[in-house]
Amino acid sequence: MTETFQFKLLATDGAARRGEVSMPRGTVRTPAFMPVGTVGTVKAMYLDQVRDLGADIILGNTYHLMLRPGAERVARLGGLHELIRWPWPILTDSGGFQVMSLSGLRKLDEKGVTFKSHVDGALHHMSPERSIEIQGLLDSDIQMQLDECVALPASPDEIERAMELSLRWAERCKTAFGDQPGKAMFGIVQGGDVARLRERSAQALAGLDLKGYAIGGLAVGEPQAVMLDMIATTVPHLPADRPRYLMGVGTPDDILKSVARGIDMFDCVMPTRSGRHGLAFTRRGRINLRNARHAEDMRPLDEESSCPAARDYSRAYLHHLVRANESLGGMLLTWNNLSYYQDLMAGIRKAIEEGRFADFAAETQETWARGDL
Ligand code: PRF
Repeated sequence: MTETFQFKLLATDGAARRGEVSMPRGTVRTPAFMPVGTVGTVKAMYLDQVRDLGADIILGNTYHLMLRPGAERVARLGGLHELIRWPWPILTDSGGFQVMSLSGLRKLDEKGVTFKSHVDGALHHMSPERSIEIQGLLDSDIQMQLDECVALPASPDEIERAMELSLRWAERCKTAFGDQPGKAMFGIVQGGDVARLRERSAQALAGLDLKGYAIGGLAVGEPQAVMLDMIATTVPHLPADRPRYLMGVGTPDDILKSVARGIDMFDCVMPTRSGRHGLAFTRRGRINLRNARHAEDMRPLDEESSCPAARDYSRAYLHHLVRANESLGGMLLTWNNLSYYQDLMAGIRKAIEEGRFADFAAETQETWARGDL
């Protein structure tokens, strides 16, 4: 832990990096997976469990928390960490992406976004400055600039307009954030699937000398190969001494391939959301517990897992819980999935330290491919 926000590179293996992002509330070991705690809860989990699985940081959402319970209210209650009882680092997304995907977006212009709340239908306005103000009221450790993410496919003109707007908003967010040595505001690279726009965005953001850089606008409808290409195009233009965060990604396979291209941080609803929908991630691949073939299968998900949910409960019982819509089903599968993701990240970190990341990735992928579920 440190008084100021710092990134330290501990080892590299090809383009893969092993590092530490330190701030007053704790140190994040990278490559890191950040469980998603959208409304101030990692759904179906106690935060003690999340911590015990090895999470150094979780994610919260400006959009949801500003609508309910409200940013000023969270501040009066002592801030997000105090309210949810998670004293370690929290990263908050700025709201732009969630406005697009969840609300009735009414207007987007230079000033910001106007949208209709999905909670009560009320109209709200969010400027880049207000997004940073809200993230400050939440007392977020890593704040994100307000950006515009366009879903793919989109025309190059539309992608360029949103990317340039996001760059202007990055400058305004940097000014609004000011000088806060213990915290960070990350810029977000946009540019869709157009290489020259990705380069322009990364270079311009690098010129702003921010404490970290995210890559946004990916995993929004394009094939994985395009996403990986855009990551490889972007990373060389970002400063090597700052953390790189790939937003909203992804599957275990996406994570391995993105680490290989120099990404340090990830977040995704996949382990939590798919757990609540009956899907288990395991060393040998994915298991859909809704499937009738598990009805009388007394084997656990993975007898070698570090997680009791994977070791101590039969597939038959998990199948029953999922079919009966019992909350314990979602709780056990979320626990299993977050455990799988955190163990994967620990394996990745160790492999990079030992200079055998490529072998680790190949072996991990072979074990999935072999199936043998
Ligand atoms: N911008 C922001 N949040 C995001 C994204 C983005 O482009 C994505 C895209 N995968 C996920 N979350 N602000």
